[in-house]
Amino acid sequence: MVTQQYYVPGVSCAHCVRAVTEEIGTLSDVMRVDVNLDSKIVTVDHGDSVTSEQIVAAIQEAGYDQVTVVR
Ligand SMILES: [Cu+2]
Repeated sequence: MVTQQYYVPGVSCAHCVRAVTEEIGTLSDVMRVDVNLDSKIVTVDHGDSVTSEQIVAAIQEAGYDQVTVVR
């Protein structure tokens, strides 16, 4: 399993959390999505088959264009 973090400055409320969580959740092999509204950090646990490019694309699909891979 891989844990990756993304900085998404556009997330600001519970609706954002739900939108990002649902969109990332459409990817197979994603175990956990956590969105921290204070730090604007999205943490994703996923299997080796999922790429950070796929996660970034999903976050952008949810409506948040600015995404930075933290680690
Ligand atoms: Cu919001």
